[in-house]
Amino acid sequence: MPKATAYPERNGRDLDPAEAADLLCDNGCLLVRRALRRLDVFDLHERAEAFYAMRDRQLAEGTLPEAYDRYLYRFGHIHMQEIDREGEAPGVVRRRIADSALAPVLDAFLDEDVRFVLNNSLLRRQRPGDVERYVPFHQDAAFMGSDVTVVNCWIPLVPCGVEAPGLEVVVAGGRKVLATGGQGGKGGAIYDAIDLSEERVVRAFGTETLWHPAFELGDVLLFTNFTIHRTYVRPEMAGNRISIEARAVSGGGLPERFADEPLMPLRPRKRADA
Ligand SMILES: O=C(O)CCC(=O)C(=O)O
Ligand SMILES: [Fe+2]
Repeated sequence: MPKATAYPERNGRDLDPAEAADLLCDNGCLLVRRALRRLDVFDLHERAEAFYAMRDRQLAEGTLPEAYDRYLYRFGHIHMQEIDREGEAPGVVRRRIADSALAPVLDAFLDEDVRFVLNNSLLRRQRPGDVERYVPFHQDAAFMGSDVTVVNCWIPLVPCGVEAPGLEVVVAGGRKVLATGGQGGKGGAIYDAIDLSEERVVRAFGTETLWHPAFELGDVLLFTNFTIHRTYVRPEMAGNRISIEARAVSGGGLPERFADEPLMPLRPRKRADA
């Protein structure tokens, strides 16, 4: 068993972007402690709770807009930009990331021109008991593709991994995509087509590569579309978790299928004539 210190983890306050990008590359993940200010995460959480409460009311009353993707809501998702407030600069999550130590790491890892894929930048709510929403082992490459590098900025809005469901990752680099589908992972039906069985993951990588950190407010886990991960949930957990999965790519050399994807630059571009 590697010691806890062997896991790829750094503090946001003394982060070397190039070293952090290397760690992310070599391990498929990097936990940045105190990457965001606690007050800012607290604010994101308040916004999220208010928005979920509004959608829950609509769901109960049967007025959840059809266009608004009941499908997404079934997974516990809302879109990242839905917690923006009128009159403020667009993309509150984007702004918090842009102002943090994460931004230079994303620049270094993705080679500049970092953009969020809006249709895949979501909030997710996990509540113990919502068993069908627990996500089994999978790689995001199964739906994001493997012809592109995607960084998931996974931001829990409450402490999690101990009393509320957290996230478990396989600490391993590389760009290998495992064949998927109906392998009987312990998750619910929603990921059935892309799940990887626990037995297969353990056989291939060993239990010592499995990591489910305890997340504090402000901690952010970066991982790629090749990283194997799942919801970490234990029977004794009683708390809810809302988290953000903000997926970033490099705008340079994107495959053709991204032509119509709404992308939000990490930093607004300065107009040449401004
Ligand atoms: O939050 C979870 O439980 C699963 C998250 C996940 O699969 C992702 O962010 O890609
Ligand atoms: Fe995922």
